[in-house]
Amino acid sequence: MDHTNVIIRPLVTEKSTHQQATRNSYAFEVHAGANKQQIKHAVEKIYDVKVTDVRTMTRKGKPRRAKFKMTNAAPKEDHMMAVFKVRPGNESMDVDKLLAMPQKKAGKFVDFDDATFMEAEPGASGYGPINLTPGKYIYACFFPEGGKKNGKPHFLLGMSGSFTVS
Ligand SMILES: [Cu+2]
Repeated sequence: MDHTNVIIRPLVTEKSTHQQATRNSYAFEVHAGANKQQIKHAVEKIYDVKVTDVRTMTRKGKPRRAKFKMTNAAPKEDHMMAVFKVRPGNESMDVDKLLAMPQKKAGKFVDFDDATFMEAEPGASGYGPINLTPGKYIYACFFPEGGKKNGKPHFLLGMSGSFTVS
């Protein structure tokens, strides 16, 4: 690994600024594959300093905030789409089977608490913000066919699917 690829950028946080002032310690975001020797070498080369100690830690990535847009292109039917995450370990479960379960049971396998819902009348768009962390997500329309109370939810008519965030 070339030393110019090891260091990604200096990290400026309240903690790193404090440590810089009090302990002569500097923080950098580094390439995930770099070892301490490479980091030491790279910092010495780039900043022309002598490095006495390297400590590394893995920072957990912030969830990415995303916004879904659902456009209803149907001539007359409303849609209500939900997007929710599959709980880790249940990724191989069949989406149709999960959707057919009573909500309480399905809640063991998917996370409804963090779900987002989008509603749109024909020709309109609905928006749903969601925190995306790596994993599998299911989307499904819960609107009943014909808008009738006892109408089949659209997901039973094929309005569902899944995607994976990596
Ligand atoms: Cu629908």
